[in-house]
Amino acid sequence: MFQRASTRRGVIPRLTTAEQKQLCKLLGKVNFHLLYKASVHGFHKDYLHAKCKDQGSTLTVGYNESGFVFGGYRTENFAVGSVVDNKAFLFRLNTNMAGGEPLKFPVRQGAVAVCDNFKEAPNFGNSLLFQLDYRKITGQSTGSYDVTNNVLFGNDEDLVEVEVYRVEEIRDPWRNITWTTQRKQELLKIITDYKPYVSSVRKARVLLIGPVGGGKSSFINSVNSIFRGHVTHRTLVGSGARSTTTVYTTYSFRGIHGTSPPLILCDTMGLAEDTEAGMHSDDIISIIKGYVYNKYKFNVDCPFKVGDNALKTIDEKVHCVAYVIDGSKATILSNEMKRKICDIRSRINELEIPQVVLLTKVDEECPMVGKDVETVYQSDLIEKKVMEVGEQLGIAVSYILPVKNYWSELELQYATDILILSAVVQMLRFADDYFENIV
Ligand SMILES: Nc1nc2c(ncn2[C@@H]2O[C@H](COP(=O)(O)OP(=O)(O)OP(=O)(O)O)[C@@H](O)[C@H]2O)c(=O)[nH]1
Ligand SMILES: [Mg+2]
Repeated sequence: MFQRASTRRGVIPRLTTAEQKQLCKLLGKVNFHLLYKASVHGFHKDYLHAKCKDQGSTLTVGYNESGFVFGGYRTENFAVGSVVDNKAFLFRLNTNMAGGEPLKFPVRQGAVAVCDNFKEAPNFGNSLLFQLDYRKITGQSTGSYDVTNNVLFGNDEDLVEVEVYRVEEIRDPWRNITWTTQRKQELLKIITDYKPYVSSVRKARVLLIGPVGGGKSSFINSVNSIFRGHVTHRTLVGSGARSTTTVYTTYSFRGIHGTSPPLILCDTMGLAEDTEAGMHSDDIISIIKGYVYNKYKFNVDCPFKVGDNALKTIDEKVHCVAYVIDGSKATILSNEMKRKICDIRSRINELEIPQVVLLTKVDEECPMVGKDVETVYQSDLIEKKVMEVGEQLGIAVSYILPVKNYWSELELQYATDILILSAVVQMLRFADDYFENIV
């Protein structure tokens, strides 16, 4: 699989898709993540080193006045000093100027592959030296690579741009999922054909809870969008420190053909470390037991007061709880939030309600996934977050479902749909486990 190069901060890579394809011929199945671009971050080795520190395998790409695209690959971190790196190589791509196939010039085995010093960097074994301050490149015939300046960069020493990319190997997925439009249709059918195991229950009721801004309301919008066939905004979303959602609302959905999938998603106010800014934990239990009515306005000072007619049917109770957690945060949950959710979780465990985690904003956490949702299960970053949240909440990895919500898009995208619908299918299955246990 081949992806367009990505960058987290929106700097546009100069390397074209066709040039990346050429590089994949030299490097195998990899992704490129732009770390440094001289024209944006500054033509100075210190800026380059600051951006490229501790990144593992990288590709330095030079562009000169004549239109040559060339550079060097290294597997060792950027550092000042001489490094032997037997996997390093120089390359020159096929461009209008250079023509021919992409060329690869491996380092002589055992020779110094990179020797960045305080003046010239990157320096590929003296065969290719970038003098960023002067926007020049040079190369010595006595260097560690068998190549001439003419072949490598057409003897044109004037640099117009330098970029450094982190090179990420594309690994086998850690969870298998089929990414086809047909699969999306199958998932939609599984959901619309679903019948709760208990006949008195018309629709499976799933409660969404979690920290402020985790993406609860956006998930509901996303599910609604998929059923409607276009992006919709039924619920209000926001990004403040206080919860945007302040009213308990239950959502049923309408399919394109007027059918109503047997699913209700319940939106709640976010949880906050500071009790005054978020929903009361007791309210969650009251909702699960079916006491809280639709459109109830949360009161942070005082939990919902259960009335006298507190006997509720299974149909009115919650059948699955989803913790909606922002996967893009450096530390997923603060100690305070972790304690809070773990307390809630043990109270829900007592009610024997199945619980899953929706790990949202995977597009923000991993640039590769931001470019292409289909890589979500190939992303080390997302796998790490799944493990982290699993450990923090004591939830098995199979109950943690990464999703990307619709938040800025105008059109539906089938891979995003598949991820969201797969999460819904899992919720329905977990709800059925609950029904089986209570009859
Ligand atoms: N990049 C990205 N942003 C998202 C995603 N989901 C939600 N957001 C953004 O995150 C912010 C919070 O989303 P909401 O859906 O309002 O979150 P919430 O959990 O309902 O928040 P409260 O109601 O305030 O507790 C909004 O700015 C959304 O646009 C996602 O999957 N990816
Ligand atoms: Mg909300």
